[in-house]
Amino acid sequence: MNIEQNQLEKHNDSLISSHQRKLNFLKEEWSHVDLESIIQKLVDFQIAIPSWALGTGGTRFGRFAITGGEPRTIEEKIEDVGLLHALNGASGAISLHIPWDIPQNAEALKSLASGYGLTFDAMNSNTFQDQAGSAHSYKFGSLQNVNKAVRKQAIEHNIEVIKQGVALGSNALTVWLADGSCFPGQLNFRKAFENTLESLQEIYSALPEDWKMFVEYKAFEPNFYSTTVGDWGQSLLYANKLGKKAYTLVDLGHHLPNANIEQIVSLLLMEGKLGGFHFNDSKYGDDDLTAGSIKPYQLFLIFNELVEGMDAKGMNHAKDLGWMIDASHNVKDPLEDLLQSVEAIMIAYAQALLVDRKALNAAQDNNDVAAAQEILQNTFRSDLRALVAEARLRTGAALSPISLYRDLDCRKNLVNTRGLNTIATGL
Ligand SMILES: [Mn+2]
Repeated sequence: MNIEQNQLEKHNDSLISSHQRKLNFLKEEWSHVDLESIIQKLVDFQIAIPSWALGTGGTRFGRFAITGGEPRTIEEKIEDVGLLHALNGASGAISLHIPWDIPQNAEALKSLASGYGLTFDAMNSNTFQDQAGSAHSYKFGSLQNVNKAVRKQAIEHNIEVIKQGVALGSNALTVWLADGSCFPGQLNFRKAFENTLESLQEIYSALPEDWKMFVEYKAFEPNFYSTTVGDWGQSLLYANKLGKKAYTLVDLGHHLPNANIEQIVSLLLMEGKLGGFHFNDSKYGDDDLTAGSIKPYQLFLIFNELVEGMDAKGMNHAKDLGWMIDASHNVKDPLEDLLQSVEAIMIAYAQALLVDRKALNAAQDNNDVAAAQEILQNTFRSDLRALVAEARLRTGAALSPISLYRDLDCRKNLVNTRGLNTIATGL
């Protein structure tokens, strides 16, 4: 569904005086800081929405399609991301997953997307499921498989995904492998690594000059004894051996419990090998919960390292890394959930932008541990929602995206157009 300009204006008019009051308070509190440049960075920052997060998610125990009106086609998925982007002005890209979404007419999709102000973010291949009609099974892995014919099938699939991405104007391929083993002795680790590397090299050689390859790691699941790209060290090994177009991708849910993700981020940036990010949150494992819903302080600390590390390298925050949500939900309206994730990410980014770097560096150089903590928590504990809302206002979006989504009965509207029992392709 489309949101009309007058609906947006009416919504913003009703909230503007309260918004101005909060913004003026922040301007006074942070008068020593160039808030204008921070608001501009927030305006520029866009987070891609994955095509598989637009329907109700599931677990291996079941899937409850509670919302209705789920997008039935790739066109309807683009329409939903367009709706999010109209509401928050910060979801200006969609990340497609092949073969859950197979573009039939790239030109038509491109023009549909650009009508909503959207571009195509990283393309995602899938060799963790068998597809109907495939000659070979990935039961024992894809790029690592002991059988060369299976590896070849997986390589060709990835090359096909690159071709589809080129047609859509994407410029990155994300490779996430479920490859690994479930039991000791099942796999020769070194051979599995070498097979995977050789396969990735073939895919890498099919990348266009201006493309990036993101090698995503994950500690465990669906394999429970070993994973062939199991942590950032292994991903970095592959990325370094592959070449300058290959990078590590950090998915927040893909670590062993209590991993220090902010330190990983800092060191990958130092090496120039951090390529992209998948945002979600977790309590126990790869829970794919709403970003910032469980550990907002960790999200802030990660952004603190991202901003510090990108600035140290003179990187463009908005363009030099791939930013994407990777989550899947069972109990929320997926569109409301995505609005919440984007909001949490923007708040953490705003907080990181406001950290007093000079004072923090001085505290670190003086081993003033208490002062360092005070500096970080000063911004983390500041309510910066009005700054993020101001950025939204300047992009022409809504001051309160979820309120407007609810006031306009967006879900009911989608159910009316698409029906109650639609199911989006995906997990
Ligand atoms: Mn991911």
